[in-house]
Amino acid sequence: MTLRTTLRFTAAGAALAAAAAILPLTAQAGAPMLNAAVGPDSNFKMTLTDAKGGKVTSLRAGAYMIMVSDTSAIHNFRLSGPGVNKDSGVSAKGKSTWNVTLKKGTYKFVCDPHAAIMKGSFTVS
Ligand SMILES: [Cu+2]
Repeated sequence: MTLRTTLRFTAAGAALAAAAAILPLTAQAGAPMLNAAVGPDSNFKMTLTDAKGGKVTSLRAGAYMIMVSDTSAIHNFRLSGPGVNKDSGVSAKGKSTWNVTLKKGTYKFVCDPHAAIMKGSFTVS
């Protein structure tokens, strides 16, 4: 490989790397936002709502940005389904953002210690 082809190859690689770094950000910017909440404190409440505040029951497959608000040290918010298994942590409290790609199927959310009563699900088509 000559110096010229090496440089060209490196430049192409750098361009690809730059594109790869930018693409996920672009995808996230257009991703619909959802709100996941659990708590507060000993309140046995768990919700997953869309940007308008409506309960999530069905979604289109694709990328979503989930704003998670865990305001309890005895509950967690776990979302699981095809390709996704996210957990806010039982003892942990705080806000986090999950960038997820939802695929066709059924997703469930649950508070692990109280799975019998704190749960929900939605379908993705
Ligand atoms: Cu709980």
